[in-house]
Amino acid sequence: MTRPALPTTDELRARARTALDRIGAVVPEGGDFQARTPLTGEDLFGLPTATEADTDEAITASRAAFLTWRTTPAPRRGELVRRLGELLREHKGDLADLVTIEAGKIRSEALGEIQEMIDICEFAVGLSRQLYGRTIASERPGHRLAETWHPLGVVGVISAFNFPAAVWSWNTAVALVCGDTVIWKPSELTPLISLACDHLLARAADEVGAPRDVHRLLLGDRAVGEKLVDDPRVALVSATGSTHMGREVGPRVAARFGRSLLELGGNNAAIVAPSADLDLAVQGIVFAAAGTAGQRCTTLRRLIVHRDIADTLVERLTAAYGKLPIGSPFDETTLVGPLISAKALDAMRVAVSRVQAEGGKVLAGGNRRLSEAAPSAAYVEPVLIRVEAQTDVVREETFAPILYVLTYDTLEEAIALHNDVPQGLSSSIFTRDQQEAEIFLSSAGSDCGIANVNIGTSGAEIGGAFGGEKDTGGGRESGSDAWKAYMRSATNTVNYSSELALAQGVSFL
Ligand code: UN1
Repeated sequence: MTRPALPTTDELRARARTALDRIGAVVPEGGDFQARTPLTGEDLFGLPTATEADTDEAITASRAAFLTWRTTPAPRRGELVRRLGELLREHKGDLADLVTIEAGKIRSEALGEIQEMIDICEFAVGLSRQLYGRTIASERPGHRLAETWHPLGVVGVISAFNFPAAVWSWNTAVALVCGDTVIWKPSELTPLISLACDHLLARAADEVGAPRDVHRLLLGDRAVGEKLVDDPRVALVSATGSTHMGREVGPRVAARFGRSLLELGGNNAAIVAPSADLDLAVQGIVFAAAGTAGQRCTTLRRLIVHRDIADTLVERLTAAYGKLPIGSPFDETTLVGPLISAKALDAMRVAVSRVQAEGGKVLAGGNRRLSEAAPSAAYVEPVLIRVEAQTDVVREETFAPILYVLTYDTLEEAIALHNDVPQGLSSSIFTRDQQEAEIFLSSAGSDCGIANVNIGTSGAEIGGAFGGEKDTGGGRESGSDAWKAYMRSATNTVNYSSELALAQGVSFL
């Protein structure tokens, strides 16, 4: 089937300009930092970057704003986030355009990313009236024992290209209602959507009368991130990206007794049991493995299939992979857009060759597409590979659409294989056997932060906490009580009697 042509870089530049203009964001042009698009792999605009002095000034301003913001009542702080949510709704289409242009997401997923931002704003507004502390029964007469939650300080947000706006909003919406101020260092690959988000938040701040410096954006490279990591005025560093990055950030922040919240790599698996509804499983697997061109931290990377159904399932997946429409993410029929860069394609090829050298069999996909139309872009068919064992390469996260298929005989063996990777983000089981599902969700089952039944590993909704264990970094963001990471608690003992009673029965004087 012939697919519609890719847009040209000029067309994409114009479309990005229109979106930014409608949003009202001013793009400070003329630096040597290039905004680029993976749709053609070419540059869009040059932008200036933050210097060390800019970063220092941003931290000073953010700290000053914090001193006001922390005493603003939380429900009033919620008004800022409510307004941000309204502006995101109003500009949803243009924001999604920027996500597509810079991150290569298909329209439906780009719109989904903006929806996820609106959802977290609504969640955070509700939270602004629910920052609950507990009252604890005191052992002493005439005493009240309570826990209170206070704003923490300046939060440094370091985000990745693949959710260039939603992950920022998870952190920012929650941090703001918690009374913190935010400095954002986005991925170097997605500066335009960051400028748009920063502009909308600044506008919301003006409209509700919040200090402008509750949020600062710093476009720049590693040096900006390093300053946020090392500066003791930054109370919390929330970093999303590779495990490699987290291994540097975590210890450096800890060395100054700062807090970090890490959301790192995943190597997510699904177990497909003999009783699984295969129609449902095929749909769930293909979205989780090939959606977002395999570039979600929750992407399905390993399939652990019961031997009795492996051939049938593999046949159905091979057929589905063969039909995946790959091309311009602006084309409504496309399901797989480009990889973020040629480097990502190289990493994918290296992983596939390593697995093949170990005896892995490619069942579908793996060919580069559109290399003539867009030589600098990286369009590729998602690849399905049958492997005999979980070797080192299978245990690594390759940020590309590769799905390794393994087989199992007993559930115990499947769970052991499932957990035998360094990462622990997301997981799922497809089964109609309730006992199997419950075992998978139990303490002896999946060791991940997210464990699902009859749904793939990706596409978590706002409300639940998001994050994972082991090399994934241990952080929890967005939903549930993840807000506590953005606040500090204080335990208060109040004596309203006239006696000085000491705890543990101690007597003195
Ligand atoms: C990420 O890939 O960094 O659960 C976040 C999901 C999305 C978020 C992914 N809601 O796939």
